[in-house]
Amino acid sequence: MKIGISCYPTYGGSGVVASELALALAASGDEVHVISYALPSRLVQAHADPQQTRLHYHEVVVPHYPLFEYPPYSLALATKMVEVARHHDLDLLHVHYAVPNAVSGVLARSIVAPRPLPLVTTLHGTDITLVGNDPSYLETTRWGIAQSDAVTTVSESLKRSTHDTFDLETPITVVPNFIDPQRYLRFAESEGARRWASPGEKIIVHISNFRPVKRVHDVVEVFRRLLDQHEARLLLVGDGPERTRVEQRCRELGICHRISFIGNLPLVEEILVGADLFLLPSETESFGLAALEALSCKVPVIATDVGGLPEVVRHGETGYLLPKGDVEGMAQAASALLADDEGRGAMAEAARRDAIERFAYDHVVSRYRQVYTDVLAG
Ligand code: GMT
Repeated sequence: MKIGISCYPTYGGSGVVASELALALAASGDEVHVISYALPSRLVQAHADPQQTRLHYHEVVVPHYPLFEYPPYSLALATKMVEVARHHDLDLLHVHYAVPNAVSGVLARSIVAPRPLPLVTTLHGTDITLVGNDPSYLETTRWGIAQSDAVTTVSESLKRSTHDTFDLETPITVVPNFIDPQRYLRFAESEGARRWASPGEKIIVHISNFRPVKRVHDVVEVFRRLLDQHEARLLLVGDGPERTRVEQRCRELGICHRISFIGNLPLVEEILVGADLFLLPSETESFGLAALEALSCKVPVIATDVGGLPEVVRHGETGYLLPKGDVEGMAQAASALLADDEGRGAMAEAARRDAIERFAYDHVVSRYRQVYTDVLAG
C-alpha cells in the first residue's frame, strides 16, 4: 500500500504514535509518506538511513505574507496532501490528531476527486477533550470527524468522550497505542536512569510536555513527601509551558539538588531503563503513552484514575491508580513500593509482560492495517 501519514512533529504522543506506525508499516513493505511541518523527532534516525527506501518525508511550508497575522497552516497542509497524493499515487491518507489534520484531509480528498483518497482519522485525546471541543474549533472538528472514511481512537475512554462531545453517529474503532518491545532490550544492559543518580538513590521519572493538563506540580509534591522516607532522585523529562513554575516550586521547597531537569529526549528508553517508578498524575489522559513506555521498560506506574489510564495501568498489578490531585495517596503508594524491593521487582516484571501481551506493535499495527483494508474495500 501507499500510505500518507500526517501528524505533529513534536515530542507529543500523537506524533510518536504516527512516527512509530510509519516505521512499522515501512518495515513490513508499505510505502509511507509522512507529511508535517518538521521532521518528527522519532523519524530523525530512520530518515538519515539510506536503507530506509520506503519511508519518505514531505515538509509543509507555510509562506508568510504581511497580511497574515495567522498564516493558514491548514491550507498549506491540504495542498501538500494533494501534491503527495497525486505525485506518489497514494492509496489512502491517515491523519493523526483531528485539529486541523482531519479538516485538511477532507479538503484534500475533495480536491483530488474523482480520484479516490480514503481518509482515516485517528483521534488522540486533547484534539477532543481540550482543543476540538473549544467553541472556536468544535464545528469544524465535528465535520472533519464525520466526513472521514474511518475514525479510530486510542482508547475506549476517548471513544466515549468523542461520542459525548460531538454527538456523532460515526462508527469509531478503538486501536490502542503500542510499543516496540525491542526498544527496551536495546538499552536493557545500559546504565539508563542510573547515570543521573548516586548509588543507593531510588529513581522516580516523569515524562511529559509540561502542559497544565499533566499536573507536573503534583509530581513535585509527591516527590517532596517521598524524600521524608527515602534517598531519592526525580528525573523530569520533557519541556513546556509549566517548566519555569515547576523549577520555582522546587526552589521554594529547597529540593532542587534532588531533581534533574533533563529536557526533551527522542528515545525515552534511555532514561526509563533502571528507574524505580514512573509518575503520571494528569488531569486527563486519553491513553498515556508515556505510562505504557514506562511499563514496557519494567517501571511500575503511579497515575491518576482518569480517562484511558485504567485501560493501560492495571491497579495493584502493574502500578497504582489514584484520584486526581490525591498527592498524599500517590506518595503513600509510591513510598510503600519503594520500600519493598521484592514487591516492586515483581510488579516491574508484570508491567513489561502485560505491556507486551496487550500492546506489542505487531498486534496493533495489524489492526490499523485492517482499518485500511476496510476503507479501501469501500
Ligand atoms: O498529552 C498531550 O498533550 C499530547 C497529546 C498528543 O497529541 O501528542 O497526547 C495525547 O495523545 C497521546 C497519544 O495517543 C496519548 O497517549 C495522550 O494520553 C494524549 N494526551 C491527553 O489526552 C492529555
